[in-house]
Amino acid sequence: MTLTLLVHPLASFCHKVLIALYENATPFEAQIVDFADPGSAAALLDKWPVGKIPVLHDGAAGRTVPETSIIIDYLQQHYPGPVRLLPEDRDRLLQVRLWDRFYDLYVSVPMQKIVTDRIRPAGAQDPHGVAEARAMLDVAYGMIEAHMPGKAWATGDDFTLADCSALPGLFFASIVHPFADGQQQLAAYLERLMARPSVRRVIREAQPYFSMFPYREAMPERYLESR
Ligand SMILES: N[C@@H](CCC(=O)N[C@@H](CS)C(=O)NCC(=O)O)C(=O)O
Repeated sequence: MTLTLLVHPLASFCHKVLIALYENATPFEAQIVDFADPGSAAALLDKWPVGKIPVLHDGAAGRTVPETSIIIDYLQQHYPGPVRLLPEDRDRLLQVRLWDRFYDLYVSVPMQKIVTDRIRPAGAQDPHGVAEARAMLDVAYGMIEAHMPGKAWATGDDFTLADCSALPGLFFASIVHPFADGQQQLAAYLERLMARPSVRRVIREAQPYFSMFPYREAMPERYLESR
């Protein structure tokens, strides 16, 4: 197998790249990273010293590709499939890149802050940082609600990189910081994402690990149903 993805089935940024791979039925081998296993963690650090997953290794090209947006761009350049996740048109591409950054930085990152604060050692919690993260999610939710009318996907009619980014952030954020009742565009967009076959597969593969999620008790029952 040419492509190997260092990955964990519960990790939200891994979901972003898995969705892209499943959208195009790109063959790859998943190598699960276990941060609790020093050997597994060392193998990741050897490839990408910042220690973040996912990381793609292309055996045929002898290249290691980190960072989710770069990985998806690399896949499109070197292993294209029927679903074009980065549009050719430069202006449309700018919109896709903008909303990719938006979902990573202003939805996924604050969501991660709320989640990881819960598993910090006793006395090391950061309530101020968590309050800032919740305030950022409120801003981001409001922006998505205003942006989505008339759009099926993050930037229009086509499913793109920006949707790959949106799903994991919104999925976990909706658990740790629920949408407001009136945010129907936002809720409907998450439902459309959840119905996508690539996303159903990612969630199905994550389900055996949901017991490890620090906010497991807040997870809606329907997220636990077979998909
Ligand atoms: N900017 C990175 C973020 C990746 C990231 O935060 N990955 C998380 C998993 S969802 C991780 O590796 N966390 C492990 C850690 O921080 O120790 C990307 O887009 O690839």
